[in-house]
Amino acid sequence: MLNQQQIKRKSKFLSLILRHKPEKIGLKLDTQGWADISELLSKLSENGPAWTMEDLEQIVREDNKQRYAFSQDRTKIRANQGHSIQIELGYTPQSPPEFLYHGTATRFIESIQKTGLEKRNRHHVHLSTNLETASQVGNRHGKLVVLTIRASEMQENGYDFFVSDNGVWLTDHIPVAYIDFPG
Ligand code: HQG
Repeated sequence: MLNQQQIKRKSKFLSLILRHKPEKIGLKLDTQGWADISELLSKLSENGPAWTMEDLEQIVREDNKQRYAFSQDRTKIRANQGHSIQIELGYTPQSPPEFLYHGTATRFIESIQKTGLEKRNRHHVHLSTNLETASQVGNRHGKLVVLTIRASEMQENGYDFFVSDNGVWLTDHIPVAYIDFPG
């Protein structure tokens, strides 16, 4: 069993490999972002400390944001969201709640007021159903500001929303007109 610190370290590295740089260990993901587990384990182990299936099982089970999922037959693993590399997660559009939240930093506000919310390095803009998660996300960037997105209105106007297997709401771009800025 890995301790919390080991989980955190291994989970971080797994995130780098499954979301951003599989080539770092010479791995290729399929078009939907899946890595073959036996190949992943041997390539991870060749490039650093040894990894076992039990490590992956523990990370999938205990990761604090449920970032990873196994395929049904447990031969593959992928990140549920958060990629910067081009993959097709295969999520189908869903109806969002009336409001979704996006936590960001005050220093980005002026720019967001010009261009709306952009996905930047990721595939999508990430949104949450609750203020607490949005606040945690925003706090990573600096002085927190939580934006309220009028999501169902956006969807009625033809914008697609997706929800990842770990409950993160995703969309391509949020025009300023659908963002309520606090204050
Ligand atoms: C900002 C973590 C200026 C945006 C979290 C954000 C989340 C703009 C930053 C997930 C902008 C991008 C995603 C504009 C957007 N002008 N700044 N027009 N449009 N931004 O990290 O949403 O731990 O790529 O507000 O928990 O913070 O990785 O996105 O501040 O779920 O699993 O540009 O990452 O999950 O930052 O976080 P990020 P995010 P993990």
